[in-house]
Amino acid sequence: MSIALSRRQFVAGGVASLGAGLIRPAWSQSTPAALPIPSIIDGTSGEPVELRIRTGTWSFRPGVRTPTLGINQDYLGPTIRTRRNSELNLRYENTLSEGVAIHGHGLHVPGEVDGGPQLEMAPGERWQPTLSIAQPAATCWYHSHTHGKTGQQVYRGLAGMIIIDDGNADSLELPRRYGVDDLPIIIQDRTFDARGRLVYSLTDAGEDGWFGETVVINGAVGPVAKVPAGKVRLRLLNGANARFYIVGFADNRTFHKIATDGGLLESPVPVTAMEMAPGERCEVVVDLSDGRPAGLLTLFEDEVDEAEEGIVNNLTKLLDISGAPPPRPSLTLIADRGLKAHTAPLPAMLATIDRPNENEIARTRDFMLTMEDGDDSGGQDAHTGHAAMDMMINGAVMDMNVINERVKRGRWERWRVRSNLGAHPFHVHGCSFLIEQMEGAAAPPDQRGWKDMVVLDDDDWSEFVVRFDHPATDQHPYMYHCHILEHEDRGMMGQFTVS
Ligand SMILES: [Cu+2]
Repeated sequence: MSIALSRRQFVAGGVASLGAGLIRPAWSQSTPAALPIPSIIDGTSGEPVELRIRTGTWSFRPGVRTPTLGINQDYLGPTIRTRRNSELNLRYENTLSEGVAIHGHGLHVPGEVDGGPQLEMAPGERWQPTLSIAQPAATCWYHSHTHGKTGQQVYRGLAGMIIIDDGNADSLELPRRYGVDDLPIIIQDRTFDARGRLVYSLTDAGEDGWFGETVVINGAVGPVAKVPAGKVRLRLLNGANARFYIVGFADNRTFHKIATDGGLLESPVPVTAMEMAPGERCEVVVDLSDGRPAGLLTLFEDEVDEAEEGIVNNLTKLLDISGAPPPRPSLTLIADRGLKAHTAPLPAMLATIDRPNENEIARTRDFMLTMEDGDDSGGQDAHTGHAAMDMMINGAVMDMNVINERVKRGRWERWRVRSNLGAHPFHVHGCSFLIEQMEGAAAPPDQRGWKDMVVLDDDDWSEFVVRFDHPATDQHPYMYHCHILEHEDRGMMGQFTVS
């Protein structure tokens, strides 16, 4: 069988492969689509937010429709806006003919309202969780977490964004006009058949998960967005099933990362390119005051030949070595001088992050993510090797009847995570954590904020410190898992309680 590709390994074919990978399929599209902006629901009013999970049909490119899933709409769901120290009442209704669990990814809420796989809604069933939001301002999301079906349901559209506001974020001079200079950007990749219908198969997925061929932004291929000629905030969500992206702009302009998964960084970090793993969010501010269009690139990291250490952080170098024509932007921001622009300088300080002292760390836990050749006698698809592989954490495949870890509430712990093969984005429910080590090195400045995702590779430990402030019972435990959804669905997941 083939070996799963470490992100640090060379791609067979090297430069040629990079060139081929960077050129997106050229849809014969005369007019690019406008960036779809999901409608926004104010969750602070006290009224329940109605969320109807339903089937739909959607045009990823004009004129071609495909069956999809969505929440209140044909594909994806509305953006839910809530606020620190408020109650968020959600009222889900599952109108599908299959079960669905919906998880609030990044929310610090008890296990009984977390939406893990134990909380599956049967067809026709409703679920009405009340969430007490006590965490800082952040960009979170909600998505299918149905046992064994997460990959398929997210792929077809069961995902949406959650924005948490707070007084600190309100007091900062940041762009905040939703859909104007504060844009939700859900990055995904999808494969279509000859008739333009979505293609997905868990059993046919490679050992690194299901990769789509075409990038879609909020469900559109190569859209454009008219924005004011000033500072624009992008709330980026890597909503792909398995793809790691390198995100930057076609003209290599510097932009500022202001927030990680769980909230604002202490201060803005200038970058020209950054990696985004599946499930990860970050907020960036890009300046369009020069009036030039800004083309957002989402390069496929698995197709990039990392010839030199650190090249991922240098988009120009990365594109230089390809020798290929420049890639098509996944999204183009067009500056419109007719719109009122946000021109204030970025605040030097954004938030305060309190780290625990070493003597507050009560214990260390180790997690080993493994992909190993399993028993091949199951008659699985031999050409992928995927279905024949066992995907485990600490030697165990996910079992709904087993609690893998028991954690004490309100106590700091250090979690160390490693893999035997390939890169994995590790996600933990019910918390935000602080990364100390990432792939064997100290966390880089743009990762020194609150996180609920950490990337680990097969050569070094990634480590973070974490504290859980809410309970999770045996009946409604939290999950930790790989956020490559095909790995999760194949069992790279565990359950833990907090008491
Ligand atoms: Cu994985």
